[in-house]
Amino acid sequence: ATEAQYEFVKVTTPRPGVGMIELHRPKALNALFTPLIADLNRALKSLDSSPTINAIVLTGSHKAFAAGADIKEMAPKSFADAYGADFIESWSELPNLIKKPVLAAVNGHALGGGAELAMMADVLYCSAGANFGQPEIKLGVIPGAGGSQRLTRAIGKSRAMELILTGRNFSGKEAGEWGLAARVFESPEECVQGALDAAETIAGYSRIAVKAAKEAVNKSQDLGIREGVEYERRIFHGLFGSEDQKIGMKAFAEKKKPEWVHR
Ligand code: CO8
Repeated sequence: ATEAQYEFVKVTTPRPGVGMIELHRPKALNALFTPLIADLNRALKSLDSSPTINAIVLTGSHKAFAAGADIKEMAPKSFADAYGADFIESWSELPNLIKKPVLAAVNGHALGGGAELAMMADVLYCSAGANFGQPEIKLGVIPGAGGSQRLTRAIGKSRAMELILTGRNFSGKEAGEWGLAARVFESPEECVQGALDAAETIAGYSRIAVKAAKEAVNKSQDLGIREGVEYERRIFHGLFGSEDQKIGMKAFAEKKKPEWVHR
């Protein structure tokens, strides 16, 4: 898909093997409304199925990753509207549908659904000044796209409970200290470059090994330790059937750079 096909996201290929999606609804601080989510899902699926892309960076502007679900769009909904149409279900496709690694580079506001979208990514990077929060309680609701579950797993119950009950925001610096962010950068520019660097590194590995690694780590979120370790071992065993296992290990022995078959 080319950029011209999207209205609310920009899709580029800034590095070899790396696709970047920038949320682009500047007038509303990238508030997540239905047409933006439709563009985002379409862009993600298109990059996920592209034979030349191996890793995806998801970012917003320096001012806002996303300031939440669109409050004006949500306000008039009834229970029947929300429940009947499975409101948000289609907005949460990222972790289940996308098999390639997604790295979020979070700058500016990441509030409500914006924070939840960032937490759906496989790796979360942010700048120290990023502004995270789950302010839904102030609107008379609660997080609806995984915030109560993913934030709690990432930073622990007491902290997540405090943040979700008070609606207070927290900084990118805090996100790093608590382990919600894998890395924290001084500036938005460095954050995006850092995410692109990591994505380019990942894109240089065997596509099969990268897919297996993501799948195995994600299983840790659903399975107990014993089933999780067994699951990992089965996938590990399976990789001995891939050409890239032979190529990678032979290249090490010969002190050469591996030339992967699956790239
Ligand atoms: N929805 C709709 N419009 C928004 C939103 C939003 N979430 N956030 C900002 N905007 C709009 C503003 O209305 C304003 O538009 P206009 O110029 O037409 O008045 C424009 O963006 C610029 O915003 P501000 O003038 O308010 O900019 P400030 O720099 O003064 O303030 C803030 C920035 C602090 C981010 C402020 O805009 C704000 O508090 N926004 C709302 C944040 C919020 O409460 N977010 C949570 C929403 S609830 C939610 O996300 C539920 C999750 C459900 C699941 C979602 C799945 C993906």
